[in-house]
Amino acid sequence: MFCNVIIKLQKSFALTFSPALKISQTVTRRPLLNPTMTSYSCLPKMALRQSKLLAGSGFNQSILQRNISSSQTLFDKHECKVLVVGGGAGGCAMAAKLSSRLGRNKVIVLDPADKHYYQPMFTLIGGGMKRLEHSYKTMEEVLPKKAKWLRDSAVEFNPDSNTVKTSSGDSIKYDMLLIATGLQLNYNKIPGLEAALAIPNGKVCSIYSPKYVDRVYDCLRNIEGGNAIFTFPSSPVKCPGAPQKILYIAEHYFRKMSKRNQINVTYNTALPVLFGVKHYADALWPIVKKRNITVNTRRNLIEVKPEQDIAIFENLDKPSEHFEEKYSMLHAVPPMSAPDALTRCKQLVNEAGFVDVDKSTMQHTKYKNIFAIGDSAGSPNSKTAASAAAQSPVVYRNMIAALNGKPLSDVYDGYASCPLVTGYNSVILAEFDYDLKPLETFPIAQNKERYSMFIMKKDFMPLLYWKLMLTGYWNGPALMRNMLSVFKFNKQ
Ligand code: UQ1
Repeated sequence: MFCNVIIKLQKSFALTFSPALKISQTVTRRPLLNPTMTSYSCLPKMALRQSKLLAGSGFNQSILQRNISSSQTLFDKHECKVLVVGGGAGGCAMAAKLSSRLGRNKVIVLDPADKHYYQPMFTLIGGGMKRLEHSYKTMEEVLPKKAKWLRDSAVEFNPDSNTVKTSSGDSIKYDMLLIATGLQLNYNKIPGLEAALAIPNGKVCSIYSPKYVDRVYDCLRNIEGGNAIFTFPSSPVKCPGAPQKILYIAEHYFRKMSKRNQINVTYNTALPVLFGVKHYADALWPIVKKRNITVNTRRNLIEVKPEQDIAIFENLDKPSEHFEEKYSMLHAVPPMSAPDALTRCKQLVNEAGFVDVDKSTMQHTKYKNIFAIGDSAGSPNSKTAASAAAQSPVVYRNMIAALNGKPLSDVYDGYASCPLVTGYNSVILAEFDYDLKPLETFPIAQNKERYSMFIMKKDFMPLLYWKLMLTGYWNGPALMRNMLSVFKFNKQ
C-alpha cells in the first residue's frame, strides 16, 4: 500500500537536493495515497519505514524525519461548531438555518454528491409529466454560502471523540453533529435486479434512483400487453406512498393509450395494508377495485430472472411459499437502509439500524450533542420531505438550546405528508401524525381525489422546496394549518 508513496519519495530525492521542501510537498499530496487508508495511525509507521529505507542512501535522516513527521497535513483535520452529514432536503435546510444563526464557516456540510435532486418529482418523471433535468440543481447552488461544503462522504462516525472520518482520510471534529444522510438504496439485495435494470430498453424500471427513473416512462410506452407488476419491499422506505403513486399513474397511462384491456396491473406489497393510515386506506381501496388493480399484500420481491422476464416473490406469512410471475413490465422498489457507515456505528443506531433519537426532540438518546433529521432518523414517522420540513424547526431550536446548555423545549409531533398521486390529474393529500391520525392543512375533505391538490404537488411544491425549504424558511404547514383552521368548522 505504501509502495507508491515510497517510490515517489525516492524520486523526489533523486530529482532535487532540496529534500526538505520536496518531501513535504510530495507527502502532502493526497492522490499518492490509497483512498482506503483512513487512519492517522498509518503516519508514524510510514515515517519509520521511510527513514529505514533511506537510511543507507546517504540522505540526512533527521531532515527527512522532521519533514515526514510534520506532514500530518497528509490528511486534513477540520473543526466546526456544527457538522451536518448529508446535504439532502433535511441537511440543506438545517445548514441554511444554522449557518445563518451561527455565522460564516461555523457549519460544515459533508456530502459527496455534485447534484441535489428534488426526489418527490421522480414519480412525475416516471409518468412523463416532468423531466429528469427539472429535478435537480447543483449542490453548490443549493447549499448555503455561509456553510462550508466538504465534497466527501462519511466512512466512520466516532461519537465518543466527536469526530467523523471521511473517505479520503480527513477528520472532522464537531461540537454538535446533525445526521441527515438519508437512506441507502440496496438494489443489490435482490438477485438479478441490477442486471435487469442494466438491460438497455429493458422491462424493469424504478423511480427511486435518478439512474433508473427515465426507464419508467419508457416501460410505460413500450408495454403492449401482459403483466405490469409493481412492488413494495420488506424494509422501511422513503416516501412509502411513491410505489403506489407510480402504480396509479401507470394504470391511468395505459387507459389513456387504449391498451389497458391488454394489461393486467398488479401491486405486490410486503406490507399487510394498502396504506398505513386507515383514513386514506379506506379511500384507496375503492380506487384499486374500481380500476381493476390486483393488490397482493405480504408479497415480497426476492429475485428477478431477466432472461426469462420472471419475478419471484415470497409470501412473508409463509416464507417457504414462492410465486413466480412473468412480467412485461416490472416496477421494482429496492430495499432500503440507513447508509453502511452509520449502521456500522452500533452506538449510534437502534435495532432497525436508524439513528437512535428521542422521537419528540430528535436528540440522540445517548449522545446529547447529536441530532438527526429526515430519513436516517429512527423516529417512527413516515419518511418524506414533508416530515423533514416539519422536523426542521424543532431540530433547529433544540440544537441551539443544546449548544447554549439550555433544556430542549421543542417537540415534533410525527407530522408526515404524502400527496398520493392517483393519475394524471388527481391527488389525495394524506397528512398525519405519529398516531396515524389525520393532521390536515386544508379545510376540505383531503381523502378525496382532487385536481387542486395535483396542481399543488406538480407545480407549487417544487417552488416551495427550492425557494423556501432549502433556504431554511419552510417549517412545514403547521402555521398554515392553524391559520386555515378557522374555516374548518364544517369539516368532519
Ligand atoms: C411539505 O411540506 C413538503 O415538504 C416541502 C412536501 O414535499 C415536497 C409535500 O409534498 C407537502 C405536501 C408538504 C406539506 C405542505 C402543504 C402546503 C400541505
